[in-house]
Amino acid sequence: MSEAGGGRGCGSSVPQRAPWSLVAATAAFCLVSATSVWTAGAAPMSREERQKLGNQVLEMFDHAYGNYMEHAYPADELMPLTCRGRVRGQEPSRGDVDDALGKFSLTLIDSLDTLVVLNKTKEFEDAVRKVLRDVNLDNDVVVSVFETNIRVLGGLLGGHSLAIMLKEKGEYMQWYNDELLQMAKQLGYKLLPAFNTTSGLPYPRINLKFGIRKPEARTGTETDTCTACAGTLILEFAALSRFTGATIFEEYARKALDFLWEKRQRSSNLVGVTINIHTGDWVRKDSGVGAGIDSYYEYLLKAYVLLGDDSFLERFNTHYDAIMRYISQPPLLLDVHIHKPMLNARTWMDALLAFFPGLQVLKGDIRPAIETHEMLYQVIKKHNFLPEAFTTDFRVHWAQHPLRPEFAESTYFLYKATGDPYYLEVGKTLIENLNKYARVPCGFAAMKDVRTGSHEDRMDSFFLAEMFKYLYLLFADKEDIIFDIEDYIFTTEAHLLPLWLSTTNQSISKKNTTSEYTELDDSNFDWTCPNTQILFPNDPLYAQSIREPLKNVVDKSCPRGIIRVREESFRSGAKPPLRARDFMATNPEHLEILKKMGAASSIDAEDGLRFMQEMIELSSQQQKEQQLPPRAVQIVSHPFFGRVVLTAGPAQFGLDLSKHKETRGFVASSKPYNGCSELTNPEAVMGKIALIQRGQCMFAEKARNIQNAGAIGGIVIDDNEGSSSDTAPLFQMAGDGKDTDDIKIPMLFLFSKEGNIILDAIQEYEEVEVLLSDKAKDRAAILKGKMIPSYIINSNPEMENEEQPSSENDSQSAEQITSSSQEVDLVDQESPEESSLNSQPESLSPADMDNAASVSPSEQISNPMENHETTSLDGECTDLDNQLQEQSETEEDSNPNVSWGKKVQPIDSILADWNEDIEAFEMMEKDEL
Ligand code: DMJ
Repeated sequence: MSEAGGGRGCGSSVPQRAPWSLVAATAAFCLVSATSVWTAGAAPMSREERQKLGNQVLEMFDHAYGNYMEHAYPADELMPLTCRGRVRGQEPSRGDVDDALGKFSLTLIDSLDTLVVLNKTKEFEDAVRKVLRDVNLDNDVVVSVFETNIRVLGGLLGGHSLAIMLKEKGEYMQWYNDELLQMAKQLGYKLLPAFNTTSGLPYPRINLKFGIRKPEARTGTETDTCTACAGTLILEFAALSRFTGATIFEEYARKALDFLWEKRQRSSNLVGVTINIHTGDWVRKDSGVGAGIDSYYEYLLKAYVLLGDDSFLERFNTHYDAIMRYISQPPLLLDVHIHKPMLNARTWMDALLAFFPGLQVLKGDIRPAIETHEMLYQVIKKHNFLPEAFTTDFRVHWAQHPLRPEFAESTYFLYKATGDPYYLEVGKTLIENLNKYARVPCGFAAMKDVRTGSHEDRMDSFFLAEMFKYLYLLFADKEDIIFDIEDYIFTTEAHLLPLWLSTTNQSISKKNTTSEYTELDDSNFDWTCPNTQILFPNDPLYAQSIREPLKNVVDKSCPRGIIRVREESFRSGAKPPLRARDFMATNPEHLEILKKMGAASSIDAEDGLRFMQEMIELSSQQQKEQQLPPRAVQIVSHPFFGRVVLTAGPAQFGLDLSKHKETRGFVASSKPYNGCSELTNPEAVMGKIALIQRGQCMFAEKARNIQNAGAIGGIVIDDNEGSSSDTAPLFQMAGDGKDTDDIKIPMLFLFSKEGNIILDAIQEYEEVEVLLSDKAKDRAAILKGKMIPSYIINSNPEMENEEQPSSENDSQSAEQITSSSQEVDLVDQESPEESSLNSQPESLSPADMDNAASVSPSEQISNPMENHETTSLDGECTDLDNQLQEQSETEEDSNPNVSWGKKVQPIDSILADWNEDIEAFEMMEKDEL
């Protein structure tokens, strides 16, 4: 038990205001005690299996950390696809994301306390020495104040907290003399100039060497910052003050928080997403619990826990009440307008809000936590990962997933609160998905698109700081961790700060700048320990009963627009406002309403504003729906075995990979490389996937030339050196304005960086085989796709296990994969497209010459990466859905190519080829686990 805790348990509520220290400790204590209470619900998981999963997490961490240290350190981050370090300035800029990179070995610092949690004390000691030896905090680089605070300052403080804990234990870190703390202090002073504003809100960026004001700083002109950016400093800054005795840090962080509190919208008690740091005006007046605001709320509650200052809890409770009143629309959490909180501001949710159920556990409000978590889990089950944003009807809105840890965090806290083994199973799924879809030979790669399973050359430091910590702790018993985790609080980056800080250096008196607080009808929880007796009233199946109705919430959901609009007006009989989707320019009444908007009352003006916003959303959605989604190029040959998946742009002509089987084949460069004339090396590309460089002629012309040479597919590689789908919007290749029905082969586009991964692989391994598809395929299915005789597959238990379809991905079973490039294809029946491919296409008249700069406008504007999914096959929502479902069933029925027993390929001819792959596959599995 912590020093602060005084040993009070939480069997009963503490009815009066408890001293902060008691609440801090008991909140943590409650979380633990529940785990031993739960006995029913999901089947319990044995200690053995939990240990196995814990070991798997350790092995995964080693894979991520080991590759970072080997291939990237001292760079800030690992680029896991190209297996090198990401050094700012040496890679094309990714915009704001790069502001986390300060040339200070970010990933190493962010990983420090994870090493101790994962019981890697020796490695921790080495890592600390490296930080002290190598890290420079005085680089001429502009960084985000927020990211530097949570990742670097937090990382150094977390490292220091555990270093002194270890030193006290007497075995490790005996040489340690607060060096990390000194670095943290140095960094703290470097960040302070950011607070030089009249409001006390920090500038969003600072130059580590030159600060803000100097001309060399190249920053300081910004006027806005996000609420989370200004409101997520108090834990680190207060810890720094209390560790060092230098009060200035805590004072500055408090001042910023006080200002935000003052600026809350007084009638709704909500805050906006961005604020002007000079005037304090809200710049973006939408409000949610995800991106831009998230950790502001988190830090109010946790500042109360760590610092014991009542005002933080009162503020948190006031905001929480508003969140539950307006934003929480169970199981959804939807952004609203701060002035009109009954108006939803968006029709989609972002992935960052997945931390909120965890915070609700800390608050003691378990029911909505269970509901939201379950909804998120259903989305994950559909897409393997949580897309960066998804709509209220659970379609993908932004398809990336940078291996964010928030959902694992909430899973851990819910398990601690409920002890329900269901959450262990959830954690197991997260582990499986990471290994199956994100693991690459050189680390773990972010998902570029959860729909295609394609990767991005990115492994953020928070993946090591947070994901592995929460996953490991989920399966660990108390004795698996070398210290008592309950003595610490997690920062938003999962760094550990000791609760005893609450009683140290308290010279910074709380600045009670606000006097009035909203009275809340929240008496069960306000000043008491969340009591598990109340949370789970004599019913061990409580959590399950909350989850049950949500089991099909994603699959059964039907498209819908903005859910809630000024409900109070409807109730009072007022005419509902005109919605963008209903607007008809020919309707005089509509035109009249439009005219009124913005002119008469403030309500009309707001209707006008919302109407415009909806119009913009609607038209961009319509635009997007006309676009094709991105495709995947998966490298399947040794040593990749399907683990590297590249995001590819589709073509508006040729074989549509979303409707047909994948195309698999070895790659060969065409000659001429631009593919703009008849190929001079048809023998090299015959039966293969031709690589062609972009430029000099139309895409369709290239396609015809390689098709005439006998290629079974084509990959156009961008001629613009250094281009990458990380930094440029993906587009679809347009036709040539003529009939392109003669083009039967699939064509995909890769930016230069992704294309180079294939070209480099050819250099190194000569034979490179790829799979062109709409969605990356399961690795076991890829190996099986080459038609190994079933007795070989069956004699390999590893593969047998992986063979079981367990997800949507798996359901695109191996049977559907055929090897168009291999003579071993077991398919007897050809689709019309394939049969026409086998007959020689007629010779084509030369298409119009054009150069790459004059491609169709769609090339510039189409961005399938931001596509909304337009169809869903899993609901019973629309006729279209049903038709598609039927169609896909019919296709399967009429395609009896799937009898694994009935192979037509001579076994001998494939065995030699396959033994090698099978051995390599087995070796890889062994290496990995
Ligand atoms: C982390 O850096 C922190 O958790 C932050 O508060 C927001 N989210 C990222 C990871 O997704």
